[in-house]
Amino acid sequence: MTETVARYEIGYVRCLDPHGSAVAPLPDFARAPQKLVALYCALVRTRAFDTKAIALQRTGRLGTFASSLGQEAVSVGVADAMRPDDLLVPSFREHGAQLLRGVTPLELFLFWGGDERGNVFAGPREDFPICVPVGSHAPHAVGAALAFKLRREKRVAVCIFGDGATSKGDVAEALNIAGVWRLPVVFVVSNNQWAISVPLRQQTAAATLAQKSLAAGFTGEQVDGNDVIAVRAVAAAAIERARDGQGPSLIEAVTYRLGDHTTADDASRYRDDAEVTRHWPEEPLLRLRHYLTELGSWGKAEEERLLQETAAEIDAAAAAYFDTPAQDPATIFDYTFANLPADLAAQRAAALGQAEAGALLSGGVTR
Ligand SMILES: Cc1ncc(C[n+]2csc(CCOP(=O)(O)OP(=O)(O)O)c2C)c(N)n1
Ligand SMILES: [Mg+2]
Repeated sequence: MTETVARYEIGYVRCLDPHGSAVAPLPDFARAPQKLVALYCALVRTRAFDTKAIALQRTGRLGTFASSLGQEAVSVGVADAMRPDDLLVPSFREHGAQLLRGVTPLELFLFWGGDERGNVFAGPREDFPICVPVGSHAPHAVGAALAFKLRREKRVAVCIFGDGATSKGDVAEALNIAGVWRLPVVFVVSNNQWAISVPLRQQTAAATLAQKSLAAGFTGEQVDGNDVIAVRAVAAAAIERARDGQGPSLIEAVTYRLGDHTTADDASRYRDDAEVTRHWPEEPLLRLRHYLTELGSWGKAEEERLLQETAAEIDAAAAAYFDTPAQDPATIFDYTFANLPADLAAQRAAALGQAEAGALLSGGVTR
């Protein structure tokens, strides 16, 4: 005889459809049009930063950059659900979350220009720096959440990573121990359907990524990652459960990467243009703008003013980035080893000698 010993379901949450029509009763916070306007402004600001960063990279003034085009609602919705003293542990595509939490566009330009001083955030001092290795920050988020629990601090660590990261051992281990210890951590998978050139169907045979939480003993759900209202609602509920001692959650935000993987990639070599074109009408800014326009809370004049203001802010940050004196070339050598190995010591001396002679040491990026 076989008995069923466990049964699981994965839910999918959506508030606005791609046309901006409400398909479910909106959560309380979304009843205030000013709140939705603020979320819309955060989406537009994220895209303005993104567009400028790509332009700077294309003109040789920034290093490789990972665009968040089409995925802004994941970053913005999640960050807006956090309290200031919660902890963001981001991957490399979440500048929308960082900006909303008070990381400045200047700090982000510095980071992507190869200057580690960009990771010294004047705003959210304890938020983790951008993690470029795929998924290696998930155990770090768990460690921070363990510290919150041991110190009895009512804080939550929020770790965002991609669909590709869910195939990694460090992510699986992080989920597992977060479940065992019932830690105050929320894992967010920004499932943009691609990991560079690897499509989701080659990444996993599972029906959802949310269900990866089930084997670790906690809940997982999917949300429409292009619907900022739904993302914010689902993230807020998960964060408050974690704060309340109810343990971790996994949120799979289903979205789409409209751009190349990074500025070092050409997605047309492995992805059909038709697929990208099909996803454009679902992008997150359009959807919320439609809804706000229908409400009578947004119009052409507001849109024009917002675009002007964000462009002015981002242009000023770019100018400040150009004006920031380059870092001392010694810094690349000085903070990993207590005693510098001989080969690096020789490189350090050569680099400082070249710097003194006025040679360019910026790795090809000129501010
Ligand atoms: C440990 C590690 N392996 C490989 C890479 C190279 N790499 C950078 S991004 C990426 C794909 C990540 O895909 P996903 O997790 O879906 O995030 P996305 O880039 O789509 O946001 C890979 C393989 C890396 N940065 N770190
Ligand atoms: Mg991906």
